[in-house]
Amino acid sequence: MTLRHRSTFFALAALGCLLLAVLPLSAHAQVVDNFSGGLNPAVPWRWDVPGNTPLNTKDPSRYGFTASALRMDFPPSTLFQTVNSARNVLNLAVTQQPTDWFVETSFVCNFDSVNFNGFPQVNFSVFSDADNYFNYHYVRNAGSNTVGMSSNVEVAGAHNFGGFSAGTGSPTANPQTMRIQGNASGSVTFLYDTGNGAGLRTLTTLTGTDTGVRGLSYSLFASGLVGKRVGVYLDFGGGNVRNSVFFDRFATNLAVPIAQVPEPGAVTLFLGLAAPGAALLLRRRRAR
Ligand SMILES: [Ca+2]
Repeated sequence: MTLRHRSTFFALAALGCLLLAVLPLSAHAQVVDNFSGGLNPAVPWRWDVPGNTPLNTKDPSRYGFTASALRMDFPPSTLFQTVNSARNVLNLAVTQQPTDWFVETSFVCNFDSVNFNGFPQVNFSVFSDADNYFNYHYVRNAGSNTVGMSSNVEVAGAHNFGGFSAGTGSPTANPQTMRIQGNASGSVTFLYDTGNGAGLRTLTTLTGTDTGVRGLSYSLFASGLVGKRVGVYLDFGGGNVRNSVFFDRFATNLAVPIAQVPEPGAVTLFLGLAAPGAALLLRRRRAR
């Protein structure tokens, strides 16, 4: 091996090592869990909710898994006002917020018509604690056999309608998708797909100019998501519902603390760069 070849090899190897060392720490990891028979062990899921009783909301008697979904059963519990008795609030701690960010989840919740009490909700939640949160949710409306996408917000334990909703028809076994996304302007858009073939559509966009309850909802996002949690949970909404909900996807590009998990892409890139140099070195050694 000539001096020039040695220099090239060591430069490539050093670059590969540098990429291996730096990429897993600096990249915004996209978190995806398809709940295939269990929680994805690479996703740092947690169950605690500050201010709730109990703090650890995990209740194994009310959730389980199919081969392709996380099953949650409606508990007789809620985060409403000071009744902070939620169970199975599956969530992630946000440590970094990209300029263009999103969170998305998909599930099947076929609300039956056994009774029309209350407003049972599948909540897609952003929260600081049990008394400060915003919920984008799929809800069955009290007094009628209709469902829709809606919202609520709680600040210091004071509960409010979140300022926007949309009826989507009768209970259905179609998969529902809910998505929240933000961009450089600071606006936050709420989208949904009812699985009827119409695809993902926008329900509304909150901005810094919103006032009233919409402004209240926006305040949870205006202060940034770092230090907050994102997650899903079921709230019985004062009803007597016995349904199960089947989540088959949760995804976000909000950074969560998974730096200890190597990213396959970084390893591949390292090997791709180092391999030609290593092969060259081996050939040179054999030729001696
Ligand atoms: Ca509360």
